[in-house]
Amino acid sequence: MLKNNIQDALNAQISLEASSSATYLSMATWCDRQGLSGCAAFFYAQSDEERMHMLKIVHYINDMDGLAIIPPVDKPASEFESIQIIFKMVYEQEKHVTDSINRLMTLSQEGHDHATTVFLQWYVGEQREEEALVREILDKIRLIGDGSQSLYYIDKELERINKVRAAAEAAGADAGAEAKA
Ligand code: OFO
Repeated sequence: MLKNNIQDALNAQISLEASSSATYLSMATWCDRQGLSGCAAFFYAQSDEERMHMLKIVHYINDMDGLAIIPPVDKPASEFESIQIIFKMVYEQEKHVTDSINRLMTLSQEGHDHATTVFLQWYVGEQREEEALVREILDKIRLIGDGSQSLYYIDKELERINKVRAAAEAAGADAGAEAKA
């Protein structure tokens, strides 16, 4: 059974993940319109991931016999100044999510809610990876610079990152299937 304050905080996190999913979907469609197919693919996948993060919390609350609340989602921005600015926004968004997960973790530890603490550990690792990835992308964008071909090279870089992530996920899925066999 979840304590009320923990359940409320988990429901707030559901809302944050849903909002991240919608924001990344909007960024994906903007990239599509600009012909940035590598960036668009990155954000479509990212939007799916955020929905999965949301769903994990919904299932967790249900497993704990609590009440998961599916939130309304604010309309995300549909226009953006540039792909460079989009990735800066993403970094700020991910840091905000990390802060929220850290606060939730503190709440569960202070409430001696060991099940929730263990559940949240996955999110702590996920946020560390996501922040590191976005920092890597921002570093590459800085190195590519503002030359006339910069959008082309940024998009190529995102295509490369998409392939690496897809291969890592496939390897993880194989490892999972082996572990089950
Ligand atoms: Fe939900 O992982 Fe980042 O935001």
